[in-house]
Amino acid sequence: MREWVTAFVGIGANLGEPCAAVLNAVQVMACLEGVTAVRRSSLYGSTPIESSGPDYVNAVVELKTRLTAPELLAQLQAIESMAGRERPYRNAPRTLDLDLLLFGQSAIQSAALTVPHPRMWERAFVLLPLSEIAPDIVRATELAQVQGQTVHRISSI
Ligand code: A4P
Ligand code: MG
Repeated sequence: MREWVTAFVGIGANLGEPCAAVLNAVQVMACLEGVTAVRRSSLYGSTPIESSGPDYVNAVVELKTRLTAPELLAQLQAIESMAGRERPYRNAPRTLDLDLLLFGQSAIQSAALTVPHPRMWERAFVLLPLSEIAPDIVRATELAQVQGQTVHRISSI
């Protein structure tokens, strides 16, 4: 039987009803076969970085999974599709974006998947929620490097 792996998923949305889309995505992830113990950060508001449109709602979840990383990515992309995700161009505003940030200790580099997520350490909208639920993973120096970015907590849970 496959081992359970701890993974972290970054969630972002800035079109439609972003808060509802983020909360709904967390609920759907918790229902996936082979996924358990889903733990969400607070919700954060953030100005678009290399993107456009309204402010984003961002969060990070920790989960335990028996899926492989490509299987988990496929499930995340199915949830994005259910939320009406369209991809007119790279970094376009979106109803829902689910990024696989970390998958256990794995380093993955394939055409469809790079883990750890290559841009996560540059982004306060990832590092702040991640540090809230997994303080051991994010160093103070890494948080200090993104402190100029506008991110604020919009929910206390
Ligand atoms: N892919 C490769 N590795 C991964 C991974 N670790 N997780 C591939 C998820 N997908 C991964 O993704 C494009 C392709 O990346 C996928 O087909 C998958 O096979 P996408 O979601 O279709 O496109 P995207 O999101 O526009 O591109 P990308 O590169 O994921 O963008 P980012 O880096 O995620 O940035 N500003 C704020 N404030 N908040 C945000 O949430 N998000 C972005 C998106 C930009 N600015 C933002 C925010
Ligand atoms: Mg993405």
